[in-house]
Amino acid sequence: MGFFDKQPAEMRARGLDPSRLPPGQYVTDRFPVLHTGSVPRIDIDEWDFTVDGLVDNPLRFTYEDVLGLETSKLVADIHCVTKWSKFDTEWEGVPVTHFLEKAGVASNATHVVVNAEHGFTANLPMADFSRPENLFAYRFGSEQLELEHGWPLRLVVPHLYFWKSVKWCRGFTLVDRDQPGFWERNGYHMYGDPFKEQRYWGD
Ligand SMILES: Nc1nc2c(c(=O)[nH]1)N[C@H]1C(S)=C(S)[C@@H](COP(=O)(O)O)O[C@H]1N2
Ligand SMILES: [Mo]
Repeated sequence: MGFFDKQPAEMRARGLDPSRLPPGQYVTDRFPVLHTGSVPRIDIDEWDFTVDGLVDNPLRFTYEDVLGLETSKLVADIHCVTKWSKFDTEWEGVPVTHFLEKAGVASNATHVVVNAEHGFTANLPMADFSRPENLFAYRFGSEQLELEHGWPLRLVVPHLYFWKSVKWCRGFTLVDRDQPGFWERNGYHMYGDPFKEQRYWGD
């Protein structure tokens, strides 16, 4: 029996429901750090977060503004395309829907491009981006989110592979067609459902 075949038995032994683990994944208690390029330097006084594209009201927030917005919490399993899954991660931040309500979504907006430091981007359909549980998070567990995990603001969209959960976000742009982001141009799937194992182009 191979490593991945043993995962359900190990989960049952730990009292975890094996159906929570997508195919080809294993459970880790660690929190690996993964990204392209270097961890950005953040000057929080210069930092801003902008909402634009197909919205009624383009918006700009400072970090202080963000801390004053509505918050919510999310407990979720996360699944990285490199095959680790981590269960019951705890996030706190601003619901994606809160930004969308403030900005007003134009009727022709079908997708979003999430924008981050160093020009990193990721694409998502609006239906996935606007799910009520999704957050732009700035806290993890009971602590401020660590810089290497995406502080000041990190998207958390737990039902898709974790590369869609963009670290070091600087805003998002609503658009009327799907256009690949950074990893999607480099071989990753346009959608990325872990339970369908949509890891790479053609999956
Ligand atoms: N800005 C940015 N966000 C990113 C990435 C990146 O390269 N740059 N990589 C993604 C990938 S591939 C993964 S698996 C997760 C890893 O998040 P973690 O380092 O907090 O575990 O971040 C995602 N968000
Ligand atoms: Mo990843």
